[in-house]
Amino acid sequence: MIELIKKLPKAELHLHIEGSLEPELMFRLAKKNDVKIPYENIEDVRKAYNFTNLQTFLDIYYAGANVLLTKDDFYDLTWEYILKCVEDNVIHTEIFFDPQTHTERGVPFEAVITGIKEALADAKEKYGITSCIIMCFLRHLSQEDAFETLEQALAFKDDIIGVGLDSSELGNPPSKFKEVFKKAKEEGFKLVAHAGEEADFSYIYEALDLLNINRIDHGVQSIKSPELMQRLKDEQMPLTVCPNSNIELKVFETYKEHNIKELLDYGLNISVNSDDPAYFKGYVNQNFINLYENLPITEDDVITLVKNSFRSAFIDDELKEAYL
Ligand code: ES4
Ligand code: ZN
Repeated sequence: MIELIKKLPKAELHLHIEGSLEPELMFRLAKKNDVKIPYENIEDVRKAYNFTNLQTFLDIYYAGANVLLTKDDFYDLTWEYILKCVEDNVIHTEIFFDPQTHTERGVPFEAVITGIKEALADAKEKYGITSCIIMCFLRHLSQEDAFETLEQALAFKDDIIGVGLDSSELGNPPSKFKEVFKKAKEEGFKLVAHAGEEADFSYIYEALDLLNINRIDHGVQSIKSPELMQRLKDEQMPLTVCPNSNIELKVFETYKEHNIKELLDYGLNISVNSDDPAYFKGYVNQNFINLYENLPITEDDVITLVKNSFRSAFIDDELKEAYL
């Protein structure tokens, strides 16, 4: 099984590039840019990565992102992730970035997107890895802030395939961003949103009915509503599930309690993704291996999960055919 997991060509649809910042690069950039980080050494960092919920993670994740200042920093960050893709045989990846985390600190939008984009162009050239970029709005900030970010993104429209919604879910429902998602759709962006990660399934209904999203990020709380499960199945709405993340953030107490097998067996369009792999103990292959070691996941399940990720990717039909 582990051989199969490693050798299958995979796609990743839910990866925050800031969440792929490994402690080693964090230290190197902190030193180079003269940015203070609250750790003495790598061991200190690993100790701090002990989360009790989404917010305790986000506080540490945003502090880590402070070391990213220049276009080259974003290039290096993205390139290191690409090397992990090579290792894990990820041949297509759709990368989230959080522009507001950086523009708030005075880093130009252009430096962020250009650094990411140039690394992805080199990934295509050197390894044949295809990719797209999805810009996420931080939901703890206002819709007005999101509108400003969308405005800035329009200059880079050709480089950004879609918009998403991430950060602190509880108390920041999709309805808060109804108008900005409408505008993004009119501008031709694909739409995704984190929904039903920590918050209940009503957030998934809102994301579907008010934001008109094309994919749900996480969505594991849908299991609490039989009616929603039926709808997600009928529509074959993609759910980008991130098992390690859910365990590290205590959405499920233990791996054995994760519901991915139930969601898959019900017939939902589920894929496996790494979310913030530098913080959640592993990249895509490690997520699959953990599933296999803790749940009754079969080889056919692994193949279905991998096929679902290509099926749900924002790529044209020709490339999709080639990958499937
Ligand atoms: C995130 Cl796991 C998760 N949930 C919501 N927002 C995020 N941003 C980065 N990782
Ligand atoms: Zn996420």
